[in-house]
Amino acid sequence: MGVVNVTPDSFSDGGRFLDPKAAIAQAESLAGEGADILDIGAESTRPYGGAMPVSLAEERQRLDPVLRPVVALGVPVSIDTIKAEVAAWALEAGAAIVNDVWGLQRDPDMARVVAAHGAPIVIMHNRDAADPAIDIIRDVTEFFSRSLEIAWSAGIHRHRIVLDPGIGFGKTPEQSIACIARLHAFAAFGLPLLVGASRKRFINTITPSEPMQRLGGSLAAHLLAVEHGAAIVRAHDVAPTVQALAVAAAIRRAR
Ligand code: HH2
Repeated sequence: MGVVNVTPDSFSDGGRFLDPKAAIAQAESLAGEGADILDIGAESTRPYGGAMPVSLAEERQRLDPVLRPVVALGVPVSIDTIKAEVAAWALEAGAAIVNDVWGLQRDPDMARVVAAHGAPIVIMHNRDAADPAIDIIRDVTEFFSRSLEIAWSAGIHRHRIVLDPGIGFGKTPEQSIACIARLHAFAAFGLPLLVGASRKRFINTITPSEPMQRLGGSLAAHLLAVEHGAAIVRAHDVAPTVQALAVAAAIRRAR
């Protein structure tokens, strides 16, 4: 899954793709590099806090010139939003997947919209604040159970659900690392798992580095995430990720 941020304030590339032409060109590059899904977001989720909340109108306005041209590239598009209205509009404009970083637990209308469109949904774990004292694997598991209740009550089919532990969201760096190390704990749900470790801050705590200097750490995290059962990884740097995953897969096959 390649990341296209149409935002002024994303933590690693804020402002680079706010111009619609730059965003479309970025989506085209990522598709050419082998992204199987393009994830478009117009509101920074700022995993570490400090995001500027975006109004519905502003989010729509940022997406409006970008979404249809990106859909036209022919790669399935996921819409990274926590607003049901944005999700509904994007699905009508051709987006294929909803990526909700609050796992159907923020906007009470999100599950209905997803069910009505028969769309696949990425349910991501989140918390308002990190708490180093909690058992994060248990917290994520309980969150997923609540989200799945909401999904099933709304009539979302289980074949259309992907679970994501939300690396960096309401977690200490150690808890983010634990979520990748113990990813198999979430396999019990029997659903595909997504991991988005790209450029995230836990990498900085291991090897101090600015977001744009975290490619090596992102690749290491994604390779191990796949080794531990991830079906999808969410990456800003698609070409190196595709190469790393292909080499790892070839070595695994030859074992
Ligand atoms: N991470 C970010 C945003 N959306 N969605 C899922 N499912 N999983 C993630 O780990 C995830 C996500 C944060 O990264 P980015 O989009 O680069 O930053 P920002 O939210 O600041 O735009």
